[in-house]
Amino acid sequence: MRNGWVSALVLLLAPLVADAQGWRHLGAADAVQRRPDGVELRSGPARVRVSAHAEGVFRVRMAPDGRFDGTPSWAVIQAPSPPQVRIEETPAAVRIAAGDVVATIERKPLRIVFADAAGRELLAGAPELPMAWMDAPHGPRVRAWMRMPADEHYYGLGDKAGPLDRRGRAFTMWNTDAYGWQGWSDPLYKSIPFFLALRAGRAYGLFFDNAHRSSFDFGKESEDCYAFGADGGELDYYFVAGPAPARVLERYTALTGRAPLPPLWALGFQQSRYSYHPEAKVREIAAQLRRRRIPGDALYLDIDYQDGYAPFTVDRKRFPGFEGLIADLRAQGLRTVLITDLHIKHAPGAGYAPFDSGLREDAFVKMPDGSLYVGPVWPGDAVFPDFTLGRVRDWWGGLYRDFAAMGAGGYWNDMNEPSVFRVPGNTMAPDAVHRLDDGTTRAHRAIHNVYGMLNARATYEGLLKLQPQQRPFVLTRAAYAGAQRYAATWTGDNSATWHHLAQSTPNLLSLGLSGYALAGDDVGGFIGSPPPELLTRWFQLGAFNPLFRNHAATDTRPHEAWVDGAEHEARRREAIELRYRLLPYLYTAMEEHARTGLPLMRPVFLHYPQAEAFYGNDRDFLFGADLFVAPVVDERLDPHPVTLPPGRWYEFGSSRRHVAAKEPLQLDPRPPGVPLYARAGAIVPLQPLVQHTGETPRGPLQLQVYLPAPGADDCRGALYQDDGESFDYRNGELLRIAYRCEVADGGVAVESRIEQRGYAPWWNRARLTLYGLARRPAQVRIDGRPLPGWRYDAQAGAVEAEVGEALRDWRLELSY
Ligand code: NBV
Repeated sequence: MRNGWVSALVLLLAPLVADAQGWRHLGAADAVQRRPDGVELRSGPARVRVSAHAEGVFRVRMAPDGRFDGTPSWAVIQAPSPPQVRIEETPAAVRIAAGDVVATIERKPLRIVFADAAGRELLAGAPELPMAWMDAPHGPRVRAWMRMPADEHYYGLGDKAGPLDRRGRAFTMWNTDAYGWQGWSDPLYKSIPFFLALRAGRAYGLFFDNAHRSSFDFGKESEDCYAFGADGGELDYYFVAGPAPARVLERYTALTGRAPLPPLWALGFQQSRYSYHPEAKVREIAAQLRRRRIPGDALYLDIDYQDGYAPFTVDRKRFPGFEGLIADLRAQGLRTVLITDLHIKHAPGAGYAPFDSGLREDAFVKMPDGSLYVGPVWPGDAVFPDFTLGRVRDWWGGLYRDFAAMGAGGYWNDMNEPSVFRVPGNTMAPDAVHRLDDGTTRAHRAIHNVYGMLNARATYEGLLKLQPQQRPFVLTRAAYAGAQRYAATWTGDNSATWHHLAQSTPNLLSLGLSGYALAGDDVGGFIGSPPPELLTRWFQLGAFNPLFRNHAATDTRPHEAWVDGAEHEARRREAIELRYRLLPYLYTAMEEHARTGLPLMRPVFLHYPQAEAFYGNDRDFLFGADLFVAPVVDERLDPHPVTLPPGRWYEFGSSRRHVAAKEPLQLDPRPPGVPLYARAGAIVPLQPLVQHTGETPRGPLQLQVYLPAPGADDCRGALYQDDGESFDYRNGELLRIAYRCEVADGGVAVESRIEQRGYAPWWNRARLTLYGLARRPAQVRIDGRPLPGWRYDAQAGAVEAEVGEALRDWRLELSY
């Protein structure tokens, strides 16, 4: 417990003291040694290293016994590239300045304070008791305490349950099969020990890189400090400077990697169920989608397609024509995504190839006595690949050979926390032994939280080898920081309740803020049967999630779009259609994500950090930079209040414009669709409707131009396109266009500038709709010449104009 008495004692007895709980607090720094990138300090038996890692990023490590652990990070892929470091020493402190960040290390007690170049304090160790360790049976536990300003807010940690702002709560990181999780459940499936702190518009990030069971406490234990720590390993954290929240994310994703550009089809609508079988049922679902003209790009096969639930087998009674099914679905524009869980059936002498080859390759995790670790899961007794070994990941990747040859579209790695049935803790034995490539071993407890990510990595890298021309699609349930490099993810077994619908957005926003943008939840809720209106609202929200997948558990009523009659079907179809029409915008945003780490779903404060009204808004979000979604996620019949982000916003697809005000807009109760707004100044690219992403859109590219106020300089849009499935974009086979507009009293100009033209898209013409024109323009010109065929719709306050040869630089001018 932190109290004044202990603090006073620490000061008296420094350098080291144990408190009543057994924490041995770091005392004074006894010695300082300079290093090229920072300093190393000794304090009693412990050593602390503070080093500049990259521009705006510092790393702090504390080894209680003075020995820094050699385990390479599973998360960090950025090699140290510090800016120039300046070190100054005074009797009281050591100061390290690197780029825009200054780390001051006070000597007594050893405490680190990060500030910006102007001296503004950002992150400070708690006064007197900033770092400690505690002896424990499996090596020391470590913990750090930081000052917690009363007005600081905390976001991230992956998809934790409850509100987006983590302040006032405590969390555990221990990947857990959390079937039926609720708003108070913790831990969940993933461990992403990164958070973003935001205070009066300024942000920093903190990444605690430790794969043991760890914990974060944002003010449950104390009102003035937050704390984080782990049951083993080093205290090893990164301070990530902003001050813009977007900059923090950019730096954090440079550190732990960004998601590669997904195949375009993965952004389409995906239909799943536990489980569609037999074959005829799968064909029927595909036929329904197409007959009812519900766009869709993927169908999932859950565990029942397998023979006795043994991964990488097919139940030939249920699926006699498995290969033909995959091919037929593909011909209809539907990819088949196959579940491939990591628990390999323990089947000695049964001719089950994954077990036999794994045994031959010595690929499975063992117990300390050298016996195989065996635990029951779906196939009965199962063994588990030792994914910490590169050669085992290679072997695992090779298991996909047959499915890849059959043309399966993607793979689903479920149960990879790992989930084990009927054992204490529902996971692998904590003392099971994992081997590392450097010849050392780790107990399961030390790497538990990275195990699922290494499963996804093995799948992703294996597919890259099998199909080097194809962007892999992998879906993982468990993850650690950095897993975004390998797989998309979802929030696990949610429930068909309004509460879970409302929880979806904070979860996905939080994943995005944790570097994990390609994520979704089970639309409709996995557990239970959603009433029709709930299911419709879920489709409407899911259409704005990066991953849009409808999924349900075995014993629930059907969840497909058509199951509740024509009216609901129409509203659900409309939501899916809007998603497909927005694909050019969506794909452009995904490419931005792959390049900068900015997620697709963004809390408003990511772009408007000063807008404190949004610090606690768990319902609304930005979809890319320019669209604002204010979904209906409750059952109430009251008016639907919408607080707009700063500036002016248009109702999507119209000239009705609102200025953000203190008072929310009160929309009619129960708007039938999703309240959606576009930023004044946005240029949004859309496409004609298709039934799947493989279908070539017929008609021109559409550009919606939401005109800003005269003189505004933030009117812009972008378009990124490529073939949507290969890596040719890495060789420049891509199209990148920047759009701009200017509004002056005498007229309006819209400009297209091709930045890169290495890919020929499906369109040549562009149809523009300019919203927000109160008067009919006198003329419309393209590159100085009169443009034929434009029209002004007085009622809509909009001009429609078509540019015939639009795949080039052009300038359209409206004048009065
Ligand atoms: O493979 C079956 C399910 C799957 O549908 C679900 O999405 C996963 O989260 N899986 C869990 C295993 C068992 C769930 C009861």
